[in-house]
Amino acid sequence: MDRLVYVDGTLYPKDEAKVSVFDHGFLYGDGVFEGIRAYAGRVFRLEEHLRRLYDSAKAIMLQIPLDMDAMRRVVVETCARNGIEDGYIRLVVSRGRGDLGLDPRKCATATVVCIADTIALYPAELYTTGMRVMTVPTRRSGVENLNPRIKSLNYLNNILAKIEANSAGYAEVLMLNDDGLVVECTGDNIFIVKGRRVLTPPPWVGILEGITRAAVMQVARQAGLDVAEEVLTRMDVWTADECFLTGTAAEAIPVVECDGRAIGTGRPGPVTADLIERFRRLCRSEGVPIRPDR
Ligand code: PXG
Repeated sequence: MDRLVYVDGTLYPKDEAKVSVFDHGFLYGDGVFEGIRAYAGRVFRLEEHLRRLYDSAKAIMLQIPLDMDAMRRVVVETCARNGIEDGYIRLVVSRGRGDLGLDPRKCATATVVCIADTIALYPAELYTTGMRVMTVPTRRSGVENLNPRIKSLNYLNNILAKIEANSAGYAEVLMLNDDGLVVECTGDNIFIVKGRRVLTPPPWVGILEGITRAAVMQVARQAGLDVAEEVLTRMDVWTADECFLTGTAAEAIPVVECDGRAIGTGRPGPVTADLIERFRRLCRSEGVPIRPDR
């Protein structure tokens, strides 16, 4: 089935869905986006994704031409028209078309794009064998520069780290902030497990506040674990009992090695396995229905 892509109020066949080369999203990376998942015919945590999109837009003083109710209908309708059951949604709001010159006032109206597609999952064995990660030289941008809480179209900071990952042969890498504190990976948040404690860095060190992160914190609390946001150094990761990453694309995935040090037993731990299972159940038990009969 040829995909239909929403662009500014119209659904176009995939190959006809286009944005101007004068769009400041293209010229300057000026815009915001969300990556959202649908499971079993329902959009997971859509309200949280919309909230984050509008907060990111507010931070860059981008006026979204639709209100949140209209945007919710755009997402659901784009999924419905594409027959999505399990899929991936990319919602993009760029500054829109304007003259050359980076002043955002050159753009009269923001461009809104919604793509609903299927997603290629990571190889299943990574979830049972676990991933290796390393820390990279590229530091995550500080909160006073480009605050990582803004999910912007400017992903070069993460892409530079991804290039270092590719050169070193890693699927994902760990980024530190300018103070050398652990923040997050290129497209995932990080957690460590120490005894019954489940720890993840706080937003102020410079992370994207992941929707998956929040969901995993919720299921971890339900499991009776002691969940906290704490400042972490590499030493904490090296000496953790267990470690895992969370993100819309990766869901929750075990990490078994960091910077050449085996984490815990060097195999995915029992707390991680339980949390992955609980998270998967949660994804299939809630969400905004794509079709009204669901
Ligand atoms: N940190 C960063 C820097 C991210 O980009 C996350 C954490 C996890 O956040 P969520 O809300 O997804 O739990 C992200 C999310 C992609 C892709 O295409 C990347 C993300 C999400 C979806 C797709 O690589 N990053």
